[in-house]
Amino acid sequence: MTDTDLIFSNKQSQIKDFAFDEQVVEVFPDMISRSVPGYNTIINTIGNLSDEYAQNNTNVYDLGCSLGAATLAMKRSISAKNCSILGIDNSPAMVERCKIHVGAFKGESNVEITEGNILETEIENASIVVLNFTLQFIEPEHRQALITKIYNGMNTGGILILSEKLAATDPKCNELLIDLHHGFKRANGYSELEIAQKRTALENVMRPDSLETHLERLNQSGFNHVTQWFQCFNFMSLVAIK
Ligand code: GEK
Repeated sequence: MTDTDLIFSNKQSQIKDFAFDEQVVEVFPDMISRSVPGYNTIINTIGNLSDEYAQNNTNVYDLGCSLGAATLAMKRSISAKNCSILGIDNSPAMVERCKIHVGAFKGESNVEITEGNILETEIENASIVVLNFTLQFIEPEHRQALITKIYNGMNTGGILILSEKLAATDPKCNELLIDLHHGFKRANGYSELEIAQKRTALENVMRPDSLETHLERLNQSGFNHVTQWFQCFNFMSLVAIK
């Protein structure tokens, strides 16, 4: 059991920008599963895809690994030989806790969790790259270069799994999806105050793109085989095959 997320439950006089600090780490599994529709489905599917696509003697990257949910799903699923799973996150608090989590489970692959900026991480000999709700936290001007670096570091037949919150281009549809998402959060026990304060805290930190922007960016980087396999409200996941 993890702690319940009560971070935004009391009225705050000044709302600071959201940060992946110790307070967030303590409640992260509860926070993400009550906030992201389909999170468990996505993690399980990353596990299933990883067994299908991991190639012998390659690297598997989990970029922005947080507490290692996707890393662990892949560690449990991959049966290919001699794979290294590399989890990278720039939050020291996340990395410290992630190492403990991941070390507690057995698997075929070697796992290394490292503190670092994914914009500076070298990607090489990759059969799988996971960006599970991480790209939205990267400065928009660096996103194209990051996706291109990933494409260049991937082997033919490898996959990128990209999950993101979406901003719909049509304002009315965007509003509708936001309402549905807030309904999901309410149903999971978040109050109006919590929803509003978290939204403000994320405003400058998380900047979602539209589906069209994602598809165009992937295409520009060289990915010719892209499919959206999941969407619930304004949360989606894509697979791009090299
Ligand atoms: C999961 N993938 O549970 N370099 C490295 N890490 C970064 C950077 C960066 N430049 N920017 C942000 N992060 C996880 C969930 S959470 C999504 C990912 C969420 C990290 C940040 O520290 C955080 O741990 C993660 O990206 C985003 O499947 O909380 O909505």
